[in-house]
Amino acid sequence: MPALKILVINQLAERHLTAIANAAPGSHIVTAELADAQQHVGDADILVGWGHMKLQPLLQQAARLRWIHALSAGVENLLIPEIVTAPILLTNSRGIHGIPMSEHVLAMILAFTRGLTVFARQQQRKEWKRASLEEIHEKTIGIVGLGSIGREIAKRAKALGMEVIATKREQTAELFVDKLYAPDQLNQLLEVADFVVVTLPLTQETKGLFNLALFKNMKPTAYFINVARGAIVNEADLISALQQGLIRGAALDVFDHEPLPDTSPLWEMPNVLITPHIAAISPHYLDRAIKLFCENLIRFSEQKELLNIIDKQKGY
Ligand code: OXD
Repeated sequence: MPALKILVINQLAERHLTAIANAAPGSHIVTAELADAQQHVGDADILVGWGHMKLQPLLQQAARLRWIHALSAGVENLLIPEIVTAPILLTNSRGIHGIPMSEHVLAMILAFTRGLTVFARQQQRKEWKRASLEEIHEKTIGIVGLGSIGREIAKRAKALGMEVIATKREQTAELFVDKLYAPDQLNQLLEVADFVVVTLPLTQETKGLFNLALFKNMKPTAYFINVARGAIVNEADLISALQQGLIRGAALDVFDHEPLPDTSPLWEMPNVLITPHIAAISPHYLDRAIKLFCENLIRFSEQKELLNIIDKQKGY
């Protein structure tokens, strides 16, 4: 195979460049910012970027491009006609998010049950005031869309004595899940879960899935946690559910519009915990992402089937 040109739209450390060079000896690796990528894309065989990037302007000139790899799990902005209809392989980095994201979800749950959301605000006022607190032991966590992230959440939740239930398309044998529901049984999960955690991909099917009708099916004492994509939730309905007391609180890492506009009522709600789309952040993120890319690069060079191929019709 002739030498490959790999354009990476991200800065990489020396160890990452070395790993890529070892995986595809003789390849020409270029790193660039999105704004400067145009000048390098013309003869690139492989493009490595992020699922939120708007690559459309680059693609007109990318005559040789055969493969786009997303360093993220989400590929929502890459499912554009120029990619969907072209014979370009699209892969993502699913499988590397489980550790940081499950730790983040647990932090969110414990922040509510151990009153950290309340005490952090009191600390700013130097206020010494006790509050009634809860345990998560024997509480039910409902994971909506069990995949590799959900599985890590399930494992940790089980270790803390929780009852774990989940929805999943295929009914697989799961080590840490007590009960698995089909996607069309979501309401059964919502009726019993004390914590509803969304880990679904954003697709045409999941867009706006969580609406007022679903929030009405949750327990009024339950917390809603979204670490997937903001557009899976009808944000106005979530706000209304919180205002009406249909649910007890929400921990949100993702939003319909990011950054969350400062006019959003979510900012002011005492029972809402907001993090700025960072659930997957970890000092090990890029090491894991590049390791996965390198595995795929070897497969690509050997003309083997790639890992994590996105079904462009399904969107994940
Ligand atoms: C991702 C994310 O898609 O962290 O990888 O949101």
